[in-house]
Amino acid sequence: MNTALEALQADITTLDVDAIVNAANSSLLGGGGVDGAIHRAAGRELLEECRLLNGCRTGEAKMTKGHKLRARHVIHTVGPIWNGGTQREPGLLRACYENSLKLAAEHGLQSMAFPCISTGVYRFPPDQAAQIAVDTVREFMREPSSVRRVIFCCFGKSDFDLYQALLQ
Ligand code: AR6
Repeated sequence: MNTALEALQADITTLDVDAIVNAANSSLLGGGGVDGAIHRAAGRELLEECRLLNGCRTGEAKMTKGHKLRARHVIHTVGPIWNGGTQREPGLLRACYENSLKLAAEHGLQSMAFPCISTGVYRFPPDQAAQIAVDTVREFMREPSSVRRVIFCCFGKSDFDLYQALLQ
């Protein structure tokens, strides 16, 4: 049996979970980084479904099907762009995790995987982001919901090490 919270170093598009979370931008129409990888792996149908969503505000989350991915759903959330930490970035990042978890629970999903939201092009400091991610997920998991397994899917070794240390 897998532990409830785990860190994994992997390409999130390969994971067999109920939902993978996408670190999208507010257009929800694709981009680089993990967003680009998810759209490439899911196929054109994902973009077509995203066009119907009318974008997404920073800190909020919207769900689509997984299309060609192994994951059944994609939860698209928009992380804050780091601007020195004075523009409510920590609270907005926390909201990304909270709203993604709530959406998964509303749909009865059991397993989900998060990338390191905002820590790429959006430049959120990885150590602070990891702390927010782990704290927010831990708090959510204290209350009963359908969500049983959450994977922090790290692309790089340094992120993986940060999460491993926090999850000890
Ligand atoms: N699997 C898991 N993690 C990945 C993958 C992958 N295949 N590819 C990259 N990462 P970023 P952001 C990691 O820049 O900072 C896009 O253009 C990456 O190493 O993808 O939230 C959107 O459209 C990093 O740790 O997202 C937005 O415009 C993490 O994913 C903007 O970038 C997040 O990096 C969002 O920026």
